[in-house]
Amino acid sequence: MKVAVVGATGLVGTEMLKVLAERNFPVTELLPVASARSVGQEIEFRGQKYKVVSLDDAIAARPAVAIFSAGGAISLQEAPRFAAVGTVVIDNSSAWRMDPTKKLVVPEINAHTLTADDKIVANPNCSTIQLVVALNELHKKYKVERIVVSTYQSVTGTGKQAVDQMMQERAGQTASNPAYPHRIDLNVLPHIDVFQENGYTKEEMKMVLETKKIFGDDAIRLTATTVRVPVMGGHSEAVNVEFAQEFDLEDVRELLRHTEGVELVDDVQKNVYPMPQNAHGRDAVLVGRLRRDETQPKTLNMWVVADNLRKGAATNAVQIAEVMVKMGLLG
Ligand code: 2RA
Repeated sequence: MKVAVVGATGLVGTEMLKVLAERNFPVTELLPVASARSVGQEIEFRGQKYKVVSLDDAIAARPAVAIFSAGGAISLQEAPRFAAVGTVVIDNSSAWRMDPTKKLVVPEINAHTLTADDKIVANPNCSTIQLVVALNELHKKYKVERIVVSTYQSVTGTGKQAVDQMMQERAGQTASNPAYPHRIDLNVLPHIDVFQENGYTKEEMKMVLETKKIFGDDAIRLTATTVRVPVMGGHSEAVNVEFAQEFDLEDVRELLRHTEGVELVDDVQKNVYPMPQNAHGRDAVLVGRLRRDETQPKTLNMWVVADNLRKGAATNAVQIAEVMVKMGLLG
């Protein structure tokens, strides 16, 4: 199958290539796409060298699927051009997520909604994916009513420039090309993406809106504080979730042990709990620190950690492509 990866030289694009190779996706020809200045640059995929091509050349090649991680503006402009030649686009930007005509897919939750009409499929935001994967079976059994979530998001979520800034600061240097006006290292920044009129950031509103859409439940109330932390390896989230039904904590543990994509990591007597260093390079959503919220009934506290570049972006996108192949919608 001819596969284009748009944004192939970025942090997420590079991870997409890694995941495609690791999961042995049926790539017969790879079309790595990046900005004009990268055209001709060589990248390696499954031991073979490929030259980066332009968007126009990739569209002309009519790939079966194009997996995008190139920012919203490029997705808005270029995804329809790929779709027009019959390519299925799986887009990691926020461009199409809230479009009512586009599906927002986490395969473990709503892959069954995909049809042959879906030519542009949206990959949710990383901080949303790990949250809904962790809550999926609990929502089915106890019905989520309200979520209060604080995130501790890896600097890799911003991109290479921010990682470089953090490492330069850590080396005692002044960042040569800072991604943030404030120091990243030895600091936390309650500011991810741009501030909206209501005082929340776009990142926080993504969690609110995307969670409702993925669960198909507009009644879910969510409030978020998303924070950038000088950490590699993954995003962490402190989740307080109120259900419609009362629950038994042991039943919750059992449900999580049987939730697709989740790994229960919870034995505080042995200092066992999810941490980014244990999520890094893996696709599991790690869940721990389970405890009842003792201030009100039907409410659970949990700690959720996942590699934001993998299940939070690249792996989820490749899993969408895999499920579309299985459903006969791709290939
Ligand atoms: C972030 N979730 O972490 C956003 C986009 N990757 O910055």
